[in-house]
Amino acid sequence: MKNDWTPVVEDKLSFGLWTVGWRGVDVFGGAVRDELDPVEAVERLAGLGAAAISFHDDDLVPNDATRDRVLERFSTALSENNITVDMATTNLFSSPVFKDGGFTSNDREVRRYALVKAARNIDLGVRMGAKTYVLWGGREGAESGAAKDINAALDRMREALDTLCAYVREQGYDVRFAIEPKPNEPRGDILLPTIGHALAFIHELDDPARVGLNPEVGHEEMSGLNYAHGIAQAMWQGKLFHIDLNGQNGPRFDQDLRFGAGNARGAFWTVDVLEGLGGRAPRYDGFVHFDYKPPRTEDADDVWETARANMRNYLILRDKVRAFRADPEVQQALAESRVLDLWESTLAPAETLADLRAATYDLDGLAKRGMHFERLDQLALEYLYGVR
Ligand SMILES: [Mn+2]
Repeated sequence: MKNDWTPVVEDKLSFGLWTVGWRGVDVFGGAVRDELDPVEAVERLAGLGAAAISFHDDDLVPNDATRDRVLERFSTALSENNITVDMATTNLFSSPVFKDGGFTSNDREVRRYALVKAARNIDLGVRMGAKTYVLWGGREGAESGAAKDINAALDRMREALDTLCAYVREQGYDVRFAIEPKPNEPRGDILLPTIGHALAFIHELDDPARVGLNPEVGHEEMSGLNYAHGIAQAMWQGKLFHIDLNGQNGPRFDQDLRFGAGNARGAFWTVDVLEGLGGRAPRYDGFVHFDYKPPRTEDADDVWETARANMRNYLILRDKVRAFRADPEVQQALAESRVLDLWESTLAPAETLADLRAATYDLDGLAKRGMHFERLDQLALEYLYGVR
């Protein structure tokens, strides 16, 4: 195992401009850090070994009056630092007009404006090279039952996706959309709250092939769900278009800790799934994108330490899961736990259900046969604890 976890461009690690640029504003307090120049973000991330950056329209261009100048400086910084843009997204949550959402606001004028704002930033994202366009509908939701007709909200969300998919097809853009589920915060309840809800919704669209997911660790864990299982299903359905890695400590507010902090055990299995379970499943080959917030206790220099730590934790865990999967004792334990047998079809090629019904089963013997999962899990845990 190598002991230098410094990333290289081929690791395809990426950060949102709003992550390292977060000034620490929360519900109970104002900014604790100065504004970060997007050009400095590009330079610092490149210096740390990141490959890409992503942005919301308003992170990059907060003021239309200086739009051209800002974009010119940013584009120059990208090319000078060999940083690409993997993803772009629209801020449909900060402005007071979006207090009841963007695409699913009860106010029709707001919905129309939200589509305009999204289309304008899709143009910019594509111009900057983004191949993925993320849709996080943090304000699409409600605090109370009668306030939102969910059936109608789903109709409007579908209309928005169908309209934007048609737009990118017309423009000939090489871009796909990725829905980012979240159960709550800032709204009391948010539309498309989990990976499962979003996967089901995509199949109601005109162009389902163009729409996938951008699942975030913390958002699934806020619902008490298993993130590794969630992204495994998204990959199984060919829908893991992009990913937001961070850390979370169980069901509570969205913590956006650095990746590997919070549920460290969940992070191990997350990387294992992304790495394709040691070769038995497809690997995730997209950008590994960190969507975290440096805690507001940290100063401007600490921000870059936390950025580095996200990448370092990912690379450490990648080495650990690879070592775990390559360990002969683990492979033997997997076989003895019959994990590999699950890949074998339940019925043989020519068999029918009638054949199965005609067979006899040693139920006492099957009932007594242990699965030995604890021994297998202990091996994984010892890799995580650093003693193997
Ligand atoms: Mn989050």
